Amino acid sequence: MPGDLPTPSRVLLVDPYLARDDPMERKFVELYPSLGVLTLAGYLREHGVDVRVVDLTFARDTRPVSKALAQFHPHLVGVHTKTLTLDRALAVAQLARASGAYAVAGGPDAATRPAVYLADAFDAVGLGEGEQTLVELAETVAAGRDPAGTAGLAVRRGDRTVRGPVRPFLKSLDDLPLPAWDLIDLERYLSEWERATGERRMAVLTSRGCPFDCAWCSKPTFGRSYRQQSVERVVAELRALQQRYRVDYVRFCDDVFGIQRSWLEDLLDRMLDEKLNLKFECLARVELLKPDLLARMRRAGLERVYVGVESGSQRMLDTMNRGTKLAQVERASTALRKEGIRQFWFLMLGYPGETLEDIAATLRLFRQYSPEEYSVSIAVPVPGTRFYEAVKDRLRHGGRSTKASDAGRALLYEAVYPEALYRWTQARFGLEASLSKARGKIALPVLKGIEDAADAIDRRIVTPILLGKNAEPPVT
Ligand code: B12
Ligand code: SF4
Repeated sequence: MPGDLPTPSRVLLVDPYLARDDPMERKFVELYPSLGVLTLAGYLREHGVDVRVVDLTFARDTRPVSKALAQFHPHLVGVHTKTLTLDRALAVAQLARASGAYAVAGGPDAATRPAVYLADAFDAVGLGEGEQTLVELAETVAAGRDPAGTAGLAVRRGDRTVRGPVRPFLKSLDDLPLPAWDLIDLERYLSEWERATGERRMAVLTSRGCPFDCAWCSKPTFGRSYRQQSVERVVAELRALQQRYRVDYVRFCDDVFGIQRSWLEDLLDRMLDEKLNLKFECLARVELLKPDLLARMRRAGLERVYVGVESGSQRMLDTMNRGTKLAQVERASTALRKEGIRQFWFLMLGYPGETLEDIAATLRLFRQYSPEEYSVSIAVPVPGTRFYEAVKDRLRHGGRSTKASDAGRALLYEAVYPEALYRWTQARFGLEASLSKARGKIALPVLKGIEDAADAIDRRIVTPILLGKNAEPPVT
């Protein structure tokens, strides 16, 4: 366990995400600061490190990084990484090293493919939970020692990646300080939200990790581990957000919120007892969304739930190792509607083994339950997942979207059907969503007529054209 630092160390943390470069973000208006970066900053500060944060979310380019490097002269620059921000992360590392700082990457993408980050930009990559590793690295770098061999860190030696021992997870998440909200322009996020929705929204995390094992899910940082903060600690964070920043809407960002029912019930009771009056949303698995629980969650302020429905075919759910049943989807969706809680469905097309009949089943499910919001993406094989391993010999575009705007819209491996078929199907979901919104405004027989016509055009004309000579596709 790292102790207080003998040498005053200056660390600059950078989130290279730039919202204006991400059309997905503009579409869904979901801007939250990285909780990873804010928690790392809080932890470093608590351990005596002089820490600053550059959050590029609202910036035009990387100039704020250059400015901070010139003014703050950090020993160490730590860059948070996601796949979409690879190029900018590398550019930030080059700026850092040119200023004489040691550059370390961490976060989901760098942890998945450290060699890419170490190739010519970064000095090191943090491989898992970053708090203790960064404190130790800050101390080592400021003292001018060689960080090779630090637990949880990979460095490059010649053309080899040398990994230190595995860093054990923090024993208790309650030991983490509150995120260092004061080190970024949090008011900018809150006022953007206020303008868009009338609510001052902020993200909160109550757990780390997920014990489930969906075959396409990338969990480079926490794997299948799972730790939950105490209700007490969560309430303290909610109260601080409310009192310091007038936050009135919280997005719980846990991979799966409220896995332990007794914990969740305690939290709901405390939120009501303390009269927090917060509205909230969360991401959950369908089997956890039991009708009686949803009624309690609604009373405590639940407004919207993100549900990973993924497919309307039980065979596909099993192939994805999703661990859910269609009957659970149906029960959860009905209960959410009854309670007046908005549902946002995540759906996926193009997972290996999916047939036209499976796609049709997904569309039927969508039509039947008409979620208020949805996202239907073409399956992305993320390195490090079983899905990726299964298709890595038939990747297209190197397995990466060529443009940020293609994320979830490009077919990144040679699937059974052509990309155009999946894109056409995405458009069909768009039509379904519009028809569903028109319910109540247009007579039902007219709506039914449009649905039938769309089905017929799809089956008789568009799909055969898109499939070309594979008009009778193999059932895999
Ligand atoms: C909440 C969340 C969001 C929120 C908030 C995003 C944000 N600003 O961070 C919203 C909904 C806005 C969002 C959007 C997106 N997200 Co998101 N999101 C998550 C989620 C569920 C939790 C993130 C989180 O808070 N984790 C908890 C913190 C504590 O963990 P952490 O960030 O990994 O940080 C720890 C370590 O990684 C490490 N670490 C992190 N940074 C650094 C830096 C250094 C130097 C070191 C040493 C260590 C280190 O230490 C930290 C503390 O231990 C994750 C899944 C997950 N479980 O992580 C996906 C996830 C991060 N998101 C993902 C993606 C793809 C996106 C989008 C690109 C989606 C899109 N638009 O298409 C956008 C990007 C937006 C953005 N601002 O970056 C992917 C990233 C995959 C990848 N390899 O890039 C993930 C992993 C989900 C997945 N499995 O696919 N997301
Ligand atoms: S998709 Fe969700 S439930 Fe499945 S393993 Fe990933 S985080 Fe867990």
